[in-house]
Amino acid sequence: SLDIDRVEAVMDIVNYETDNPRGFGLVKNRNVIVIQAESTQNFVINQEIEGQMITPVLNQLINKDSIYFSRYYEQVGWGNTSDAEFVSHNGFYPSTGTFSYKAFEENDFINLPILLKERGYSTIAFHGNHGSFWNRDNIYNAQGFDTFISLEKLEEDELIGIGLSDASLFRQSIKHLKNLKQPFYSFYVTLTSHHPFTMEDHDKGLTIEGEYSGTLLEDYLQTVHYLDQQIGNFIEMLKQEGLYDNSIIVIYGDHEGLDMRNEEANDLLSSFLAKPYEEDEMFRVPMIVHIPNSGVKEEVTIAGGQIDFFPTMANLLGLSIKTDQVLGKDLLNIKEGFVAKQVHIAKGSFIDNDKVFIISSDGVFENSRAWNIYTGEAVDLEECREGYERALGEINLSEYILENNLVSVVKEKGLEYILSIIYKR
Ligand code: GP9
Repeated sequence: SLDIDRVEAVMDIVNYETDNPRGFGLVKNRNVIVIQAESTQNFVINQEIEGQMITPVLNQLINKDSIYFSRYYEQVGWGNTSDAEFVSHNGFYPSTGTFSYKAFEENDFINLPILLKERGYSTIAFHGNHGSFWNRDNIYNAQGFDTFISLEKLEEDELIGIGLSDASLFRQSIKHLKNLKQPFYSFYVTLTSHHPFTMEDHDKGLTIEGEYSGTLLEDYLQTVHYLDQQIGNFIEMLKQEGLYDNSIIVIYGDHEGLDMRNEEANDLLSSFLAKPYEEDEMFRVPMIVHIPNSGVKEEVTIAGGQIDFFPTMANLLGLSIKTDQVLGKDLLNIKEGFVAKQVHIAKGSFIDNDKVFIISSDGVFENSRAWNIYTGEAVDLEECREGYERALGEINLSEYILENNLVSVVKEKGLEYILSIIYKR
């Protein structure tokens, strides 16, 4: 069911068109290498444990030739990792019923890889698990991937946790990249930092001997540190193969690794971060666009989420998509950030530039919690009503479009047109 008043409210907000978008075409025609980093949360960035940086490689990337989105949030639904892919590439919310790659298996899409293909890009995806996991092998073609290199097409020379090690995945991918017609869009879904974060001692690069030694937090940080190291090795391989200078490397976390509802994880993180471990930290993931030799160095602190990936990347790649063709927003060209989430949390919850609003599990607005993101102080719930309506409006509109296979109609005629059809019914 679609509440028209709520959806109408959304429309005013999506129309933020500017004549001269900031960053437009900055990376036009470069190869795009996207690494969707399993379970990588933002708190690990520039964070030490016992005097050792957890993510020295990512920290170094952020410091030079990069745009770092530091208030970026995951928006996955039942499809976890696969929903992170779906939301990022398509700019719509995930299904509220089941995992999106199943719910929208028969749909037609116009998304980032597809628009790049129209530009002459070749497209490829790599994942060190079975192709059937999350229905990827059935849907990747419609998601714009010409080629999908899953575990079946790789040497199983090093398995860690639930699949091929990140080291092996990156290493084996190089020969495929070298054979691709350029420019290419290549998408990596990493795996080694997947729960339960188990690794042999020789793969553990951090020395943790204090209070977190042997805990779930240590296990988590060891796998994230491992991934960070493998990204560093991968970048070296790209340099050796002459694939670095003319590419961009985009890295973002898919979803949380440590669930605040798990008592052990919550206690450990609250102690480690010296503050209560709550939704805003749990849902926050890093997003880095590394642009070699660009001289760009920027931290974007506007609140955004995975739904904004497609329009933000499209702008940087010089693809003109109109602001009302997707629900996501170009984070380099908006003033007010807004992130709604509808699964793993009650629908209507949101995070904006300065506050977090979490609707109570009974769905009653008055029982909800809201706090200032910087001070932690309680926020008057009435100040959240507009954002709550907007969150519901966006999610309902997104679901209506996807359930009725209207993405190409939206692309051609815009979101306003969808509303006009709904009115006529
Ligand atoms: C497996 C991997 C699983 O293919 O994507 O990740 P999950 O969704 O369980 O985090």
